[in-house]
Amino acid sequence: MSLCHLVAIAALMQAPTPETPAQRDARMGWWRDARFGMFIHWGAYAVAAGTHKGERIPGIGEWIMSRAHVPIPDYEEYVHRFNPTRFDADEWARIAKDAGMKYIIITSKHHDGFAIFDSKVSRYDIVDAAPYHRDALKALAQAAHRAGLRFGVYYSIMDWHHPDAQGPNFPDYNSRTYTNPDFGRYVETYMKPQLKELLTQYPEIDVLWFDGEWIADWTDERGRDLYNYVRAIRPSLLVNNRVGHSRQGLSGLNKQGQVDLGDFGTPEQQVPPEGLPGVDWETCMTMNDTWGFKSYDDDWKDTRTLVRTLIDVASKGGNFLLNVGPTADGVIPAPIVSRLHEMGEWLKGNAEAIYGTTVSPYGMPAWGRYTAKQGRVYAHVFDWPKDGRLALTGMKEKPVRAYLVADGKSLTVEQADSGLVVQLPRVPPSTIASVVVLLVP
Ligand code: FHN
Repeated sequence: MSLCHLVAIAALMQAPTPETPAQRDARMGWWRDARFGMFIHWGAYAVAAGTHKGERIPGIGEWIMSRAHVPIPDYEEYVHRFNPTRFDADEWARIAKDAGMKYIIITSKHHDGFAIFDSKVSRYDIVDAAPYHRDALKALAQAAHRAGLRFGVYYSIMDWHHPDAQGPNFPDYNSRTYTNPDFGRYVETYMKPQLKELLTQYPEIDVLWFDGEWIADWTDERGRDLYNYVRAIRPSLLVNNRVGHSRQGLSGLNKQGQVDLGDFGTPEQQVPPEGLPGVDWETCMTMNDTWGFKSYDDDWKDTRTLVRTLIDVASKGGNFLLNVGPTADGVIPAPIVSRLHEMGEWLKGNAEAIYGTTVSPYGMPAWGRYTAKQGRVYAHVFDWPKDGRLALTGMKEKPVRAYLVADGKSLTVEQADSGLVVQLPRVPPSTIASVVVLLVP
């Protein structure tokens, strides 16, 4: 029997038990209800904070090793200086919770190869290679659970530090054509064992969020094997589609607009133009122009834009994974904290119109967005009509009752020639988005 046959049989033996649609729905349930999560990009690149050897390096901060062509020994100096003495896991969980986020996904290992958990597979981690000597990932996993949040980890398949992966390709770590004849050894003796550590020693992990899968050495076969491997260890796990090789760039889906391998698609820095029926997906997005901390990136999106993006995502049936890039000493920057707090304020008043909702039944009205759940449609009004008459675009049957979430007072709905119209008060309750509840038969 050939080696290929043996690998195929081993993969089949590891495959998780096939699921019925109902079992899959049950596994995806908490995630579909959650709608809003925190993404955290945090590692040694935060020490550089966008500047290498006195020069500001353009582009996203966590890519500084590649963008500035930093040799491995020089980059290790950043690791040796990564000492987040102000890191307070409970405070980070509190900030996420206060924002109305339901889960946290943090980079366990980004493309630079440095792990922020205590790995026995490698000494290139926060406990052995950095002066901090403590397992930050474990602290955050436990704090997230104390706060009632779900928890997951990002893991980069690409590794610029490992000799069997992209390490030897310095200075062009991110070449799409480079292959390493020993890549299989990296997968079997490094990546899989690290993932096994994560899945066996961190019981809080519910999501594995892969990335860096575009390298020439990664294939769908390897992806299928890896998907089966991690789900065999933890059957309840959710895995993003970057475990496979078919993502079409930042659209986060394959050529057919589907997830393919994995459990959900991953549009990046963009929201799909319309709802994607039957597809689970999650838009990840930065609040400024970088994922990892850059000391001089102040290009912050405002709170209104962020809340409206969350609504847009929910109205199209997706989740919103909003990124924060903490500093090297362990602090989430103030402009992030204030925006997240304001998002949380809006969400406190309008929770029912976001959590547990599904895709809009009536597409996208010109004045805002719809979300829906059993017996209810929520009209999120961005542009409050000057004459107070809101056209319920797309709605055919008169709602049993209409009222603003803000005060619960009934509103009049009439059948005009142009369609159903709800009469609103003169002043909108929110300048971000005011929500009208429509009870439907
Ligand atoms: O290269 C990464 C990038 O640094 C960041 O982690 C984002 C988040 O989705 N993903 C990659 C590019 O697709």
